[in-house]
Amino acid sequence: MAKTTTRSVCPYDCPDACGLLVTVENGRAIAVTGDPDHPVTRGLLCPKMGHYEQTVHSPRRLTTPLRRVGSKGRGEFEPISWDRAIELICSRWSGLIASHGGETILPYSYAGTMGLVQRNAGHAFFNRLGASRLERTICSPAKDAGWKALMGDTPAMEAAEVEGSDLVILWGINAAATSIHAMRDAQSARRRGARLWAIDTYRTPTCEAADESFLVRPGGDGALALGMLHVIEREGLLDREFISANVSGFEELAARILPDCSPAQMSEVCGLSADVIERLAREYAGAQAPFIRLGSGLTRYGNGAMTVRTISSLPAAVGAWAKPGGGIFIGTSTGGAFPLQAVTREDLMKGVPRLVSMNQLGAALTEPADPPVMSLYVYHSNPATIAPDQNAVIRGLEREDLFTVVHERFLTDTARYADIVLPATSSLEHPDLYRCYGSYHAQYCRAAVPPVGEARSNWEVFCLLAAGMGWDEPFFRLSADDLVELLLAEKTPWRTAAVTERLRQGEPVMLTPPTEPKKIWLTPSGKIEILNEREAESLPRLLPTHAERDGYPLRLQPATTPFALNSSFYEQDDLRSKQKCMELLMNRVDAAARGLFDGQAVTACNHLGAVRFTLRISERVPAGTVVTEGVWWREFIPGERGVNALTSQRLTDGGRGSTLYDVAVEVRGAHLTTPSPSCQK
Ligand SMILES: Nc1nc2c(c(=O)[nH]1)N[C@H]1C(S)=C(S)[C@@H](COP(=O)(O)OP(=O)(O)OC[C@H]3O[C@@H](n4cnc5c(=O)[nH]c(N)nc54)[C@H](O)[C@@H]3O)O[C@H]1N2
Ligand SMILES: Nc1nc2c(c(=O)[nH]1)N[C@H]1C(S)=C(S)[C@@H](COP(=O)(O)OP(=O)(O)OC[C@H]3O[C@@H](n4cnc5c(=O)[nH]c(N)nc54)[C@H](O)[C@@H]3O)O[C@H]1N2
Ligand code: SF4
Ligand SMILES: [Mo]
Repeated sequence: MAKTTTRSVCPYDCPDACGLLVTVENGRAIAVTGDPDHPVTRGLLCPKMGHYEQTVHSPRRLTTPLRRVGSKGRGEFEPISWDRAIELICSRWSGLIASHGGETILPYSYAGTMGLVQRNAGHAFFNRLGASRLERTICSPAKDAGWKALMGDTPAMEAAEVEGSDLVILWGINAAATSIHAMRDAQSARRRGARLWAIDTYRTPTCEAADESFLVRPGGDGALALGMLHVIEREGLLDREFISANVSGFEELAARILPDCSPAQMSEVCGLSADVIERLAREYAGAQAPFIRLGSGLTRYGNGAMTVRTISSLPAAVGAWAKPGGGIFIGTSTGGAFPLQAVTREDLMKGVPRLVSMNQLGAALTEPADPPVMSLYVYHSNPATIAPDQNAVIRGLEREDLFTVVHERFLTDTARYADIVLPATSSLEHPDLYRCYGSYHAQYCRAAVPPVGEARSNWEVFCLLAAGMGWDEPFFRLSADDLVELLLAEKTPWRTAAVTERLRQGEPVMLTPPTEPKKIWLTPSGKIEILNEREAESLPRLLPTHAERDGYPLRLQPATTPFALNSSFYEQDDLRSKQKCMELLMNRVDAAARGLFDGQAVTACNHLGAVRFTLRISERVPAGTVVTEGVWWREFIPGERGVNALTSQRLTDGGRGSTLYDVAVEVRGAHLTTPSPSCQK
């Protein structure tokens, strides 16, 4: 059969939503490349997606529904038919609802696929069922909360403006791994003469590519930004004209907060010397059009929202917003472009069921509640691996009386605890409409290959479940393509009729935000609100992290790797071998103080758990900080637990986000499997 090439879109949780060209032969994808005509991708894919066909046609794919035959967690199953699986789920749910009410069922989903239909496919079903609602806040809601406190609903600037900047700061973002097109654009600005700085907690590949990098203590960026604002104010480096026309509350900040934020004082908190803070402030204020690209790493702390708010005050103080290329970019929000409620159907909800934080799944499954969670339905997420406080999550998943259903492409650590496993399609096997959060483009794509085995898409499964529950709404008989059409049919100011038509044809298009970025400030006062009395904290100020109070000597960074995306891509052997094994990077000084050597098996522990790593002594990591990259599947790690056995269910100061980077530990030579007495506080 002849080879064909089809357009598709990368479905993963990444700011770029790349355009793909998929070569198909005999119903199988045989090659995947970047679409040269896509406005952001421009032919460049990251290493993860270079062989996406190996994920799609992996021998590890689940191909039939399964029923558990062994004990929970062992991964022993027998194949069953789809009809039988749906019957078992619906009869169990009907019984549970009769005895406990709908809230006894908890859906758990996140970002395995970012397509608008498949990502949100369960909402209508669970709204109609009356299930508990999941608060989907694991990623970076503190970023939005911090931005909103200062900027209200002001839309993001265009990320591509970076090309016009003369000082580019990649702040708390490992762009070389997580946002390769932002990295490409920053480097092209650099080639034209811009300076490139990276601010991180350890020397990432992004730091290596920068002119200069600055390593802060985890959670210390608010202090750095306050120290810079102190210097900018003290030395009169402010843009007073911009401030008087566009900013409210700078005077209050200067009078009430900045006097106590001298570089010497802030140095104690952020770990950079006072001299460096002074220099950063002067050079930032002296740049023509400084551009900050803010990542999510620094938001996952007890002070994360405040950190974002404080850093975002910098461009207001120096008037960077007024210059082409200047400003701060935290990610785009294109929520208004498509009427998502046509898919999520909040109108089907009766009453307002309780909200359960996805960051506190462990507590939801193990602590008393009325009603208790008696059934968990997981789709396109892997909470046994990626959710904080893994020991609590697994204690919950081990409950014999918890009826767990997992819809997955692979037998993940979560699926191993399921009573019923359902096989899911990959993005090449179902249609969807994609928008992104690093730019303003969108694209619709059809299925490129038929489903692998008996796999079904998220939307198809919810239609089967609706039929199994005996519901007769025509909505649950629509196809995923019909839902895409519902999203496209309604007009919004973001797209003209011509753009909508190009979307229907599968072309990547640019959406147009109704408010032109950088022109007006969508806050109640119409100004950038450095003073915001509606917030619990009316001004940016120093807030502590959680972990600094935990009493362990080392700060742990559970960071990202270029070769996986959260717990996705571990199925590709080549990508996994590039990561070698689950390593813990430690500075020579900390290793010597503990008598540890390179390559040794070590255990990191705190009050929540103990995790085995292979120690890697590395000058990339400053003393006091240890780093592990990737979120590994259990079958590839030396111990029973992954890094999230060390992260906590505590939330951020704003947005109720996860605090996955706000962790303190002690590290010892390995032999521990439970926290040792020396690890207790
Ligand atoms: N290759 C790859 N790409 C990915 C992902 C992946 O896992 N791998 N994940 C995807 C997802 S879901 C997301 S949300 C994005 C996240 O992408 P990013 O926004 O880049 O966020 P992270 O990689 O979590 O963290 C960025 C950097 O912040 C640093 N950091 C941590 N704490 C602090 C701090 O207190 N201060 C400073 N200055 N830096 C700090 C970390 O060391 C890390 O290098 O990437 C997406 N893309
Ligand atoms: N230690 C540590 N923990 C982290 C992070 C970290 O950097 N370090 N990052 C955090 C962040 S930022 C995030 S966003 C979360 C992400 O957490 P998750 O959203 O759970 O992301 P993944 O680990 O990629 O798991 C997604 C799963 O969805 C499955 N999947 C893909 N497509 C489909 C589909 O169409 N249908 C179905 N049913 N399944 C599908 C994949 O096989 C995969 O197992 O993790 C968080 N946890
Ligand atoms: S993960 Fe991101 S950079 Fe890689 S192909 Fe997908 S959208 Fe592009
Ligand atoms: Mo994320």
